[in-house]
Amino acid sequence: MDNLISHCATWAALIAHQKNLAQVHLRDLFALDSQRFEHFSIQTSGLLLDYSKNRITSETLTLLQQLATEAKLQEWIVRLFQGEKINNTEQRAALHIALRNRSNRPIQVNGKDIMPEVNAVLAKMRRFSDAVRNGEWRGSTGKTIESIVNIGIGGSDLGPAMVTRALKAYHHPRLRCYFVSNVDAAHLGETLAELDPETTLFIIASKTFTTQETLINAQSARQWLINKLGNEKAVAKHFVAISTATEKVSEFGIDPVNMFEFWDWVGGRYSLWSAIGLPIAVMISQDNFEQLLDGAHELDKHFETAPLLKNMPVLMGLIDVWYSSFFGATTQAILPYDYTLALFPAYLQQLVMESLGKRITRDGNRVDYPTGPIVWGAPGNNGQHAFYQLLHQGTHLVPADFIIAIESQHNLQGHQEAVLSNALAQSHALMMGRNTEETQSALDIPPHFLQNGANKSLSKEKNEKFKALTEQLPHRVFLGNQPTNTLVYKKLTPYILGTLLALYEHKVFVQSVCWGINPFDQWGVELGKQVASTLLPTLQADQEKTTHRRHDPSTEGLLNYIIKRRTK
Ligand code: G6Q
Repeated sequence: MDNLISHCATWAALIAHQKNLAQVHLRDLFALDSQRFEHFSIQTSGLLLDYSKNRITSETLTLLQQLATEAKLQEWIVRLFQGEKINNTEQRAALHIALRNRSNRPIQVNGKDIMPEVNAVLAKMRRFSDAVRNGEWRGSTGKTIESIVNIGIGGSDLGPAMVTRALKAYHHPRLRCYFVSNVDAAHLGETLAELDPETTLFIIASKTFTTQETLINAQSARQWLINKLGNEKAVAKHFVAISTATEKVSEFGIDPVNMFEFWDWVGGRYSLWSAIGLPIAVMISQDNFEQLLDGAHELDKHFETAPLLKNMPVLMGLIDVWYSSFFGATTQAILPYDYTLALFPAYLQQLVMESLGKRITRDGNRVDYPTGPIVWGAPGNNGQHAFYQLLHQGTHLVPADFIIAIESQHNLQGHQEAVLSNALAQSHALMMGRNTEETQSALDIPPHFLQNGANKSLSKEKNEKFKALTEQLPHRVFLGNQPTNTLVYKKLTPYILGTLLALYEHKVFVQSVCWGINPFDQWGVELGKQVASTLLPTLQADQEKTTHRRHDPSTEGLLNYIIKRRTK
């Protein structure tokens, strides 16, 4: 237990420091330093990070830097980039950085340079995406492809779905892209209803090719195609696979020639840079896909080389550690003021919560401090009319990231000014709040009325109005002091999106190192899968089970209730 980071002197110093800072309001920190924006903002690779609206001082950063040093962050960054097997519970490297290693410097796995294989898959993706886009790749009846359907779930869905959505402005005009992940037949069924089998291409994306949801959806899609086209041979022209499991892809009936490979050193939620990005490349072109890789590589270089306190992902990671472990913040909001990033919060939910939702350290000890937060969010303007109330006046501390595009993908007069003014207004209001005096003055309640109440010198109407406003007063006060980061870029290009995604990936890595946990495994996903596999036969057999309970009484009761009411 002694090697828990929480037992080091810096941790104790941070606890003491938090006690002092907890009493300080962000508006006081700004009052103390008119250069606070200059002191607490940083630019790299087309991104500006303003972290001045955080409950930190330079002493906080010095202490957090010390903590990172105690956790050996710099050594861990080297290990990540050298391809060491830092995913220790699965004995694998975590080499998403190799997938976008545009410098092509050799990176070894088990003594072998993996860059030739990475580049070979990129070249195969180029040939295929070009062929689909220019109409050379045709369906079995000779028609050009118009619809791409990615069937995958988790890491084989969220990343490519988010990027494809975000870069809609770059889509090929003939092509439409669909992402089917849920095994509820409604997802695939609704999608198929919109498709013409002759012009549809299915991409089956599964690292393991054993994922129940994906295989059930893929089988149904395959059957639909064969039924519609009346020909099993059609599969070859309408199905491709992305996987690490060649044999299983063959068993499914997809020719390995039409398979795009990736490797066990690519984690699912870190895989959009690999062949899992194929739907992206088909939709936006391989050149633009490689721009995405270029952007990520640029951010990788920054992460690898910049000193800790001039390093954007390090700063963001340390600030998150500060709130989770020292302020006890349990949640974090992601608020894009860029509508094309609508799926970004859902993607980040997986990246952060699957990577940091752990309580056992790399060396097997149980942590005695809070780790990763619950991540949620929605595009900013929509959120303002929904959950921002809680951010402004609720009881939770909710650190939030504002992500702002200066320019939209569409140019309609008057829109972008509204987006930008709302974004800046919200982070300002969350930081400043509005105290009692300011509220009283905003409501125009005379100070003497507040002190003495109803007053003969005022008319009856005025007295009633001021009385009502005085009753409202506490409800209209805002404490402020809600911390936020603001990230700004000019316009969401593939390159900028690459930098943004790599920024968050590395930020998560920084947090994991500080907390001593492995961000690259996901054992927590296993148990539910196992239990589902024991329930499935009962549902398939459609037998009501009242004797010989194998599950808890609640689960058995629910099972019986459902089986009785199913339409046979
Ligand atoms: C991600 C997880 C998980 C995984 C899915 C799909 O990091 O491992 O979300 O991506 O379970 O797995 P397959 O790609 O193997 O189907």
